[in-house]
Amino acid sequence: MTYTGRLGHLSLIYMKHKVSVIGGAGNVGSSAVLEIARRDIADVVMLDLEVVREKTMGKANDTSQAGSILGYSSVVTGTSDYEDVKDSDVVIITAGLPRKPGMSRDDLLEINEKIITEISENIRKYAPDSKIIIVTNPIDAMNYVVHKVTGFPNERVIGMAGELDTARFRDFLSKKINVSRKDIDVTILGTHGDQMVPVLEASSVRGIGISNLLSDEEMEECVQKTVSAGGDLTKMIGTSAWIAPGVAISEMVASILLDQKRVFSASVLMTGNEEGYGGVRDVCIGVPVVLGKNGLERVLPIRMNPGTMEKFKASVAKEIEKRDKLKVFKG
Ligand code: TXD
Repeated sequence: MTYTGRLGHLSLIYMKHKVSVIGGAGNVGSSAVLEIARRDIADVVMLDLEVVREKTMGKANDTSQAGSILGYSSVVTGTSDYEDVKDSDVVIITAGLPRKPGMSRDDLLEINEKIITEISENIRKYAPDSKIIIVTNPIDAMNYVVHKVTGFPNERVIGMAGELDTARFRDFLSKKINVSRKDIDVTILGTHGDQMVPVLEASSVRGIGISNLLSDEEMEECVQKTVSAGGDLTKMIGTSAWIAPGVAISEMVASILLDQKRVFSASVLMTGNEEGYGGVRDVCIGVPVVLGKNGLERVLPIRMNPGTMEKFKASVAKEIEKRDKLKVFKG
């Protein structure tokens, strides 16, 4: 959408961005919508199933009304009609089943593949130029489905999970080291799940490697807490988390829409040409990426210790097993 305005004798022309969230009435979707709206960087469409249209519209109105208090002007609408997704710059997919206590992310593979296939077809039809952020679990496998069904170039389909995992790791490290989580930098590789790979040699407090500050046992304790954090929260809440996931999504959207070129751990379709990842190809996996106006701008190389490389390879092998079970892969 183009808007023209006048400021004194200066003519202003700016583009108003549009973001759509599929599964918008759900927990993660509506949390992401609020976080995007309050940044005032885009109008937001919340799309969900026809059977929950009223609920979706109600949640959109609730988010609009919060704007009167927080002072944002993003227009937030609720719908079940894909026509309303047209011209979106970014489409976020949070639709699908979440985990219940005792379930693994992989238990959702078959049912969510069906849902994500149908949604990807609609995005291809109604928003063919959009960038997609896929959030639905099992995230790396669902990312693969979106890639294959839409046929969008690699730059335009990115999975959110690593940003959440890094947030959790930073939180545990900050409590252990007793410094602000703002000053902790980490990278997590691999698949979102038990085989995620927090990279200790790339974790620091303002550039001071964490091995200067914690013993091996303490670092390992933080790693284990990070790996089980999602499952632990699911047990405590009764369904999967949504506050930190919504915030993580909004940071990625901002980096794309504002061309911030910020670095995230995110799931991307590997081509085999990325430097430092041992030629991994045709599988979606978490790696450090730069996000900007083109979506995925670059995968950053990382020099892993031999032990980390081994864990990364095991994580990729696990993800390949999952990919091989997908209908979209088997054909
Ligand atoms: O880091 C990450 N990637 C994750 C992912 C962090 C947290 C949650 N993660 C996964 O996101 C979770 O395992 C689920 O697969 C998704 C969504 O979790 P959420 O907690 O938001 O689930 P809800 O509250 O059940 O919301 C799902 C919504 C709900 O409103 C459904 O009506 C809708 O999805 N839905 C659909 N919308 C549109 N079209 C279709 N086909 C559809 N099917 C369900």
